[in-house]
Amino acid sequence: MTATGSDAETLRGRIAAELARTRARTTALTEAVDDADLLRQHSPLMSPLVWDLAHVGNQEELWLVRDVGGREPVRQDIDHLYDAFQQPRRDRPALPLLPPAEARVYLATVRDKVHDLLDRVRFTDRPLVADGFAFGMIVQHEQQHDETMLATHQLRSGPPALGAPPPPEPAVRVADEVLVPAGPFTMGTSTDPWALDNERPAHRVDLPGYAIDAAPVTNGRYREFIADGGYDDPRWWTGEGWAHRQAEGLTAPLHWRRDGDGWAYRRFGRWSPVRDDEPVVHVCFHEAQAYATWAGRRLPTEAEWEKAARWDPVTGRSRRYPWGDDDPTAEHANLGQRHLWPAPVGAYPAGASPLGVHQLIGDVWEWTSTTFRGYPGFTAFPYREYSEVFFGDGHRVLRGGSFGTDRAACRGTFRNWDYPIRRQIFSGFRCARDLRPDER
Ligand code: AVJ
Ligand code: FE
Repeated sequence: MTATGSDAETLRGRIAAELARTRARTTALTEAVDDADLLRQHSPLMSPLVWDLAHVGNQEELWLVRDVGGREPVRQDIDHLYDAFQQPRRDRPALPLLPPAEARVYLATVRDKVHDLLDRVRFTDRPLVADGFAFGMIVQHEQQHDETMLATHQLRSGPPALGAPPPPEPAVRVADEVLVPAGPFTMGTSTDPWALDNERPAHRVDLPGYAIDAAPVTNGRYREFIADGGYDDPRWWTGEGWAHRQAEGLTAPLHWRRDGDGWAYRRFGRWSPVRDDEPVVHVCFHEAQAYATWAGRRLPTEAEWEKAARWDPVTGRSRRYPWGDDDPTAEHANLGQRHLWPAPVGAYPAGASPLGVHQLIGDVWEWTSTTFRGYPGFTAFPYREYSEVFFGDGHRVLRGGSFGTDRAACRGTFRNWDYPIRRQIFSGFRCARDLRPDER
């Protein structure tokens, strides 16, 4: 689609607003700590915050200033430092990175050029600029790194640097599970203008009936698994999962510690008793899988998650979100770092799907049993390194976004992925099961 006249002006305005909103978040995350803290590596799994900061500017320069704008490079000399494939995370602190003040000047210089080219760009049919795609991609990229920086904040020690009001309290009682009838639905999208390559194309998937939890698994339920010796019983774990549990000595979610008879967790530098009605967060795929087996259930496939989130049983259509096609608001979902942890189950009745599945979007990323692959007809766009190089058995798909995911980087079709051992991300899960013969 080619945007013309006032359409193009509306699009320019939307892009400028999204760029500004996103940069405000990046600024807040990197001004919350001092320069020494920005340069420090808080975990070998993470980059120093100042790396994420300049990397965001470098990607914006590569795609918008150089490619879309056809302008001269701003700092070609630093490209290699901020190329995630040339520089493994654990080596990044030793690189001659731009110091914080220089990184901030770099980002501002790039952003000035982007505003200049946004004023002139024609949203032609060229796929990179049609519907402002490259701008949307860069907004999503920066928001993804903002969530990564938020995970780095959660890993840092020392006095708290971030604050936010607590999420809303439960407003309704949520059922245990929901039955999803057998039949086809449309998975993925060919029309959402800022959807990334791995969400495309839309395709029909026919599923047998299944049951899926109406809410993510809570801390209370997860504690029962721990109390029942779930971490010490290899029956619940896959061979690979048990080997990992043994090697790492896993006994509870990341950031938990014993607290008298119970448990406490550390959230952004503050310890408090674990609250039972919140979705569990900071578990790896293997822990999620072991819990599900212990509970006599299993993880949903990615397709089961998406059908529960998007399928409208009345029209048969797939929606953008569980509640419909409208963009998320504060009533729908716990997104965008408005809060610093998942909301208790029942806090978002307005965000439920037509079948009554709650909190699919926001709160916690949900592990699925599916390994990350391209959909039938996948084509890498605009670069193989966003998705395609990660396809294969090594990564599991996560869905739905967390409290730290911005709405620009989250929708019913959005796919995240990670290694099954990772839990520094804001990851939780819900369970599913096959239907019994009398339920079919
Ligand atoms: C989609 C979250 C797995 O952070 O590794 C950021 C997103 N890609 N820069 C990641 C991404 C390039 C990616 N995830
Ligand atoms: Fe990146």
